[in-house]
Amino acid sequence: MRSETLQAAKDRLAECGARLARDGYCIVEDAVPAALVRQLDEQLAPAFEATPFCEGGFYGSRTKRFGRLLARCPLADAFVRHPLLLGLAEEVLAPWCDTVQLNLTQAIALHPGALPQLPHRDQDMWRGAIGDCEYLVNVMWPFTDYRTDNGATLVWPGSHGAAALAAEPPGGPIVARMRPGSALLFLGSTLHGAGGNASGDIRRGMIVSYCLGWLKPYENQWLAYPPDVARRFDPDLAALVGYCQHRPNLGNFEGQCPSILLGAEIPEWIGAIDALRPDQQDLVEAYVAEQRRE
Ligand SMILES: O=C(O)CCC(=O)C(=O)O
Ligand SMILES: [Fe+2]
Repeated sequence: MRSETLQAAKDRLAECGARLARDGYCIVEDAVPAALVRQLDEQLAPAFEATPFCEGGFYGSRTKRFGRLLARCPLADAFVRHPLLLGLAEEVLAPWCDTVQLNLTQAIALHPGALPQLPHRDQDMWRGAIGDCEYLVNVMWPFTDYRTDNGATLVWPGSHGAAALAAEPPGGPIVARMRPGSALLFLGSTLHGAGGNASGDIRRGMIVSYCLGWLKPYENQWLAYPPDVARRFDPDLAALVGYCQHRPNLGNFEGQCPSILLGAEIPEWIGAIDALRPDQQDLVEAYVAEQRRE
């Protein structure tokens, strides 16, 4: 029974991974129970209410956004560390990093009258090479139904990877129609944008975004989750929001893994310890050994 379930999970991962690689996006139906989404939406209701509308044509003046969802609501962890979706993000990004990190969590409310958002590629927040690698993977979790009339995310199939170098996308967009419990995954290189909300109700949802572990994340994770907050997290979640080093030595605190700040006692004096990739470790060891022989 257990191994059958494991096999089913592996099959689903492979199938979604193939669709993501082919189309640049993939909708996963029934990724979590709708009741869990409802609970999260309810717990975030005061924040949706109190947050002012955004300013600027990209964020949208009929749109509300707020981040730090893991600090606001412990339930968010189940979405951020969803085995299938996190597994897919890790699989996409693994060729270019040691570990992935959380890029952002952001709740979004698209109010009636919101205009369609500028179609864009989220990878353009970093000015790296285009078409050679993937920088991030996004997961959009709808809290309400996502429909054509209320501004469901628009996604341009096949606009990812090297196609991001072309002046025009290969065709028109699809409307990511979804119900709460489903999730839309798309690559950082995939052209997309929020649709316009011509309906009378608010489209609510949340983006959970993962990126290469050595990039500067969109949301400053250490400020969103300072040690006093991250101390309450499961160690794997704390690592995902930045309390781990990315080899070699990136994101260290006094030369050590920043997770030392989450322990009960922080040593007054901390010495630096190498945290190298295996290839660098081998090189260093051979170099040191050679000098010792001389
Ligand atoms: O709200 C949406 O459907 C998409 C939002 C988006 O792509 C963004 O803000 O970068
Ligand atoms: Fe976007």
